[in-house]
Amino acid sequence: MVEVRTPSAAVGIERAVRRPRVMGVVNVTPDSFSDGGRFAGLEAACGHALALLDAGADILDIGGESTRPGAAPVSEAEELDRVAPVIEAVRAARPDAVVSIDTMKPAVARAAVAAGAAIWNDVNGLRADGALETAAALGVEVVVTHMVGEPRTMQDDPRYGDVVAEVIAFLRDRCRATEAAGVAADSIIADPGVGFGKTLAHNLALMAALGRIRDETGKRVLLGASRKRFIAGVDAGATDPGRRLGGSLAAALWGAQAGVDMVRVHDVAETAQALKVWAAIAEAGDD
Ligand code: HH2
Repeated sequence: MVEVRTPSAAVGIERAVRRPRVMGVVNVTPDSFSDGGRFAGLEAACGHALALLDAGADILDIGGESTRPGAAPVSEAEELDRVAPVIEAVRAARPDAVVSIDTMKPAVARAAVAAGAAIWNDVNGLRADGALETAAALGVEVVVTHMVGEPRTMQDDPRYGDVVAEVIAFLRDRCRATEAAGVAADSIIADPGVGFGKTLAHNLALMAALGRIRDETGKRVLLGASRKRFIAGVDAGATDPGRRLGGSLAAALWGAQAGVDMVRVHDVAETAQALKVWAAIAEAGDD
């Protein structure tokens, strides 16, 4: 969360409101679901990353392997070739930029941190061999996400008895294991994993329970809902991910109201503006 100070016209003083940090997505991939191939080369990816910082991103989430449903895995070498030069170039251009590496592979996380990343975002919840030990050794913030199975199969008929309770139990378990491996408790961020092995009803139930997820895991929460398929489940016209801005903003504002720490988004300028307006309204009503 970031403290926002906006002048309050009503009382002539500044008040502080906490808004989520905006994590801008940089997919250095040919096949990501919403922007696959657009930023695949070094120059395009770096230019996109710098533009996201200028648009108001607090963090850049750089990834070299698509996790869209049905995506094929990428080799470690290929993934490293994609992301490491981008991280180095971004950090050379903007030494203060906060970079997150979006990877399921410990070796990629290690190389990314050596190149300047400060957060390991693992949609696999640090379940790969050596992941917990690597996270502890790196000493960076980690995002632990709930996912059923792996990207290739996760949308094959996902079922839960009580999706919210099961996702919370999974996150608590992974957070405990992460702490037991030596990661500082306050360096762990929990993510319910919207779209990772969930139907429309599961996704909506989890987003409705963000406050409960935060309270029952005892962790800060990341919400990654931007341009995802659930939006087309609610608005049948939004089959093209590029036409899901309204739904993405609604989810980000919902997350802000629920007190999430971070929103992972593609449309950074629009989200940053929406959150500024949200914070200004929240601040005006806060006596
Ligand atoms: N979603 C995606 C990728 N990484 N990380 C976290 N922590 N939470 C998420 O919800 C999340 C994530 C999928 O989005 P995108 O990166 O745009 O697509 P792709 O995986 O196809 O590259």
